[in-house]
Amino acid sequence: MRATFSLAAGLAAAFFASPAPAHDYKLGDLEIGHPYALASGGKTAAGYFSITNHGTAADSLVAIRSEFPRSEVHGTETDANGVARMVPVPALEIPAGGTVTLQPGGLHVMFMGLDHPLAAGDHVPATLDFEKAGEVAVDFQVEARGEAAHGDGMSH
Ligand SMILES: [Cu+2]
Repeated sequence: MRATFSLAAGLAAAFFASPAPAHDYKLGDLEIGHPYALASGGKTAAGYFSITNHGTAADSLVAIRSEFPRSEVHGTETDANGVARMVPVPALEIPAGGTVTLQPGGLHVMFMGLDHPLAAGDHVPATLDFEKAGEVAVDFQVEARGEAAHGDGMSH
C-alpha cells in the first residue's frame, strides 16, 4: 500500500508542476479530457478535448453550447484536388470502450461569431450535450497558438 501511495504522490506532484495542468470531467461512463481552445483574434476559435467511453454502449456528442452564437464539431475532409476543408459533424459517436480525440489538424470544436479576442489564459465555459449521458459543463482553457495550430486559412 505504501508503494501505491508514493506513486500517487509522485503523480500528483508532476500534475501540479505542469504549466498548463490537465483537467478532466466525468459524466456517467464518459470522461472528458483537458478541454482547451486556441487563442484567436478573429471571428472563430478552435477547441479540442478527448472523450473516453468506459461504458458498454456507444454514445454521441450531439450539441455544444457556449457564450458564442454557434459552436459546432467539425471534421476535415480532403477533396480530389488534395484541398482540406472542414465539414460539420452533427453527431460525434464515441464507441463503447473507445476514445475520440479532437486535436489540431483533425476533429475540432469551432466556436463561431466571436465578438472579442480570446487570449491565452482566458476561459470559455461550455456545455457538452450527449445523446444518452446528457449534459456536462466544461471549461475550455485558452492556450497560445502553436506551430501545428488549426489554420485560419481553412475555409468554411
Ligand atoms: Cu472548423
